[in-house]
Amino acid sequence: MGDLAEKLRSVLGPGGFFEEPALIEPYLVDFRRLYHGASRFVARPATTEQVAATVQICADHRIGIVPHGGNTSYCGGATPDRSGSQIILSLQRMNRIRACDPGGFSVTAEAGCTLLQVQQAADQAQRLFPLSLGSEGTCQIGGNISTNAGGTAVLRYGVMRDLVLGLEVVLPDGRVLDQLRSLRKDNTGYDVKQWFIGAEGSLGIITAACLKLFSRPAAYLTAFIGIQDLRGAVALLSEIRARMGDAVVAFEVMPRLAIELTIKHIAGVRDPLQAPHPWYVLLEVALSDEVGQHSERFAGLLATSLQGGAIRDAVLASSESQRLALWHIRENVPAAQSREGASIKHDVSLPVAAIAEFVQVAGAATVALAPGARMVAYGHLGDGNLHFNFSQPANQSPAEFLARSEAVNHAVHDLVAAYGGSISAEHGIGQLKVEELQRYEDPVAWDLMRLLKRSLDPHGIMNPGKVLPS
Ligand code: 2HG
Ligand code: ZN
Repeated sequence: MGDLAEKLRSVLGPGGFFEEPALIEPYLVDFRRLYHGASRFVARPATTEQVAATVQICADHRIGIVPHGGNTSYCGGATPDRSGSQIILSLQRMNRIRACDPGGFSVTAEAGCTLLQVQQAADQAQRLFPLSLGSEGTCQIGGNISTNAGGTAVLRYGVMRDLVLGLEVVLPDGRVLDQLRSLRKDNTGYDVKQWFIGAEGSLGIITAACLKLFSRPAAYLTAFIGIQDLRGAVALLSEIRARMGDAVVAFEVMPRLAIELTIKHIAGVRDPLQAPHPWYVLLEVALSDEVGQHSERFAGLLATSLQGGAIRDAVLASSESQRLALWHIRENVPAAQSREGASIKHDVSLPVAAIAEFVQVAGAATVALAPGARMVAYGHLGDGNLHFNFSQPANQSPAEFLARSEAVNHAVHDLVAAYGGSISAEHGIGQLKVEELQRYEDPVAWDLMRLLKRSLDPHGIMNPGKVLPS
């Protein structure tokens, strides 16, 4: 280890290498505090060459490397194991926007840029980078790509994978894959950059990316809608999409309890509608020209749904600050849920048509296994992605409730599989769901994943134990 430290120190220079325990500590715990790892070194390279040299040294020493971005993983994807034998490689000093090309609708950013930084660079060039997440001020673009992040605008713009034009990646042997191109079309054999998107750093370290930009919407129409049940929400989704097409950016759903928890725990949140409703939809449409007749059409559509009984009530944001207040409720559901106590969480996706029945059946199965569990199932209904979460009952200790996690997770994931869904829609696998992946993944796909891992990373040094068992 002494020899290793010396080599890393000389390659990384001052500020590029931490070995003091107090400086390392923040890198050892994930933000949900599910994992507490150990490590003796944090490498903080400032250039792609330094990343490559660090990886080369670790490869020579057969040392595991844990890439670390904004530390917002829901699955412990950036936390080392407890052995102390892995090093952390933080991308935070690689935070430059290398180029912005508004004419070509692309931006090239280093992996350690925060998502917000990329959004702002696009905005300054009168363009939009559409990926949008609650943690956008903290999460880093390299992590977003490595986890194929989703968020609240997938319905219109797609997931991160759809937004990547080119990548620069340091491979497990220290070579650099240079595909940092902005081409929209390129059919020269296998699309190798795709291997690294969603691989959670298990196949290489993404150091920079060329990303797609879009035109900025001229205006948004945003409504908070009270609704009777999820069947009604699914019907409304289909109706709105049929009428407004690609203009529909977000279709988020949440139950009454989510509203109550945000009112209880988050400062400044008020009930969005006068009377309570069993479920709510946050609907947003982006317009490419001024509001004009669109607003009337949108309001007319909601009025017809109200008359026909498809929705119970709705409020339309009449200013940007009202729009942000409506989003504030939705974005704070995770924080409100965590302040309410322990939660058992599932990040699932299902065919949209199966969601209402799934929630009924899986909700009943959960309450049978964890009596008193309170369902806070919310999220991106437009993408078929629900955060199928449960908060602990008030009269139980967090430990008593969490003791039911494993049984609940299996029951819920068995049902997800039976309904043709996915056990990880947008948060990835990390170390949290490695066994679950093996259990539910198609065996042929599982074999192909292991084959790819072994071929690219024969010594198993890239983010060991994440996605696949080490
Ligand atoms: C969201 O959509 C995030 O708010 C967090 O993906 C989900 O905390 C969660 O379960
Ligand atoms: Zn989400």
